[in-house]
Amino acid sequence: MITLYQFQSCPFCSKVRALLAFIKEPYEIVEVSPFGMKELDFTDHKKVPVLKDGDEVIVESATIIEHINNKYAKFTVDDKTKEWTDWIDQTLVHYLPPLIHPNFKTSLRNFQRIIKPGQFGWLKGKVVRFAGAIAMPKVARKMKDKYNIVDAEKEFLAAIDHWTTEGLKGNEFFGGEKPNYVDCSVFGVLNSCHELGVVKRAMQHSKAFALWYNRCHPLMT
Ligand SMILES: N[C@@H](CCC(=O)N[C@@H](CS)C(=O)NCC(=O)O)C(=O)O
Repeated sequence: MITLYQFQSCPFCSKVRALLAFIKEPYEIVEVSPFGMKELDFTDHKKVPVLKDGDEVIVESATIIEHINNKYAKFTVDDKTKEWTDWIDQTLVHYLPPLIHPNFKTSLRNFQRIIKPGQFGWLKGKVVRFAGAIAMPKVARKMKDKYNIVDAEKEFLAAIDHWTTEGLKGNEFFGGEKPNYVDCSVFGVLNSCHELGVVKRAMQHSKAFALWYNRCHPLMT
């Protein structure tokens, strides 16, 4: 049995969920508490996602995807798929914190949407929201400095164009007529923040992106 230890809103976890949904592999979810992550006491790795597959514990989303692909999905892996999975983890994902948490006010509003009713008690929910809205804009600023992001929205939309022109190249999916795990990973990362206006902005910007995203949605959720 596969168990995914995750945060629902984490793009790296969403990437794994999209692949598992696409290949229709059953799995259980354990939502990890951001307070101490006690659900991960069985491993020293204190980041999500973590996957348990029987007795195996796999950490780091790229390794988890590789494990799922080798054991279950069996998509072809070549230099091109490797190049794009690196682009997802090393470029695309870095635009999300600056877009979602540019300042305290926007971050607070977005945390309201990220935290589901009943996910935490009333007081804990408020603490998570406020603590998150204080911490995440700092993370976003660090990310901008580290990855030389000047205008997050402009550069994100350029990344979306890169995906459609160089990745999809006029095909229905990166994988051609059918999606492969690169489609699942791009979709998963972006679907993690579909409620926060990021996907809507990308869809308004690019018709090719909107068509691809809408094609993926029923297959990967
Ligand atoms: N390189 C890791 C990144 C995972 C990651 O940064 N996860 C975040 C959530 S989006 C996390 O667990 N943060 C908790 C922490 O750093 O304390 C992967 O691909 O799995």
